[in-house]
Amino acid sequence: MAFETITVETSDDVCLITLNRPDALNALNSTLLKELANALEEADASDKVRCIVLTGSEKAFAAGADISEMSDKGFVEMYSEQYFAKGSERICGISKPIIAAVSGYCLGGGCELAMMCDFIIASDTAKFGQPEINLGVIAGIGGTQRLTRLVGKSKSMEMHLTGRFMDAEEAERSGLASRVVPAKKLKEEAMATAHKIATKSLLATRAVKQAVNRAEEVSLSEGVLFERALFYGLFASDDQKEGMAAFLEKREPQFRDR
Ligand code: DAK
Repeated sequence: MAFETITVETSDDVCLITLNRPDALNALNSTLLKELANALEEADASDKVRCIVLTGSEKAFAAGADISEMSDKGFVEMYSEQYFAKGSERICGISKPIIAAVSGYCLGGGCELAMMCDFIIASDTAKFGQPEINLGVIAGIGGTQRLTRLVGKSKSMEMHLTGRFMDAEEAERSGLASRVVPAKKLKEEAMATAHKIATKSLLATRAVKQAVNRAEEVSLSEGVLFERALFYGLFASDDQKEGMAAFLEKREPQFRDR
């Protein structure tokens, strides 16, 4: 499939999607969001792909939703179109793991997009922020909710109310990024992490994603019940037999996603 606003490369079993609107610091417009959702769904359905990496440029993962696309819209248009709603729901519906590899600006809708991924690896140049307050609006695709769950109320509130940017070190310390790597090594580290995940059973990686995401939705006891049901369910798979046999036989497992 040919895309205008992203590039897609598959190397072995990892799909690398790069946001590609350099003139607008990868600002998210309707075309980009639709193309991204299409590419992610294609990767999710592919027998070849086992993990996905989403990245931007060295200067910007994405500097937010495209202000020039939004500025003239009114309430009726935004509400009737359900602006960005479908695209973000489609992105959140992907079942394979997605790593956000973030360098440079990761602001507004860009930060919200990174938080929709399963975890964030940040380069030491990354700057995260929810500066919508400076435009007279607030976050619109989950920023107030996801940032609060990740970094807590106090820091999230401060970020949303002041629009200040958080550097990579603070993002890691606060739980927004899983780790920080040198900018020059970001893609290499993210791809190596994705290739490592790709060696696991896809049944188990999908179950991890479902179970961890469930933790944000339900009480502890409900979440533990959900986890346990998935855990028991995996004992119906060949991959559980293979994984445990390989351990006992002191060899690498050969998972077949069955
Ligand atoms: N939209 C459109 N263009 C952008 C952009 C953006 N968010 N960010 C940057 N650009 C463009 C600039 O206009 C400039 O274009 P030219 O003038 O060269 O044509 C080019 O990218 C380079 O930007 P700068 O010249 O400004 O570069 P600097 O290095 O000086 O500054 C910056 C970088 C990131 C600090 C600055 O560009 C900046 O402050 N950008 C805006 C950041 C921002 O406010 N982001 C939040 C956007 S609002 C919703 C869903 C989502 C959202 C809302 C509702 N619904 C479902 C209802 C989300 C809202 C947002 O994200």
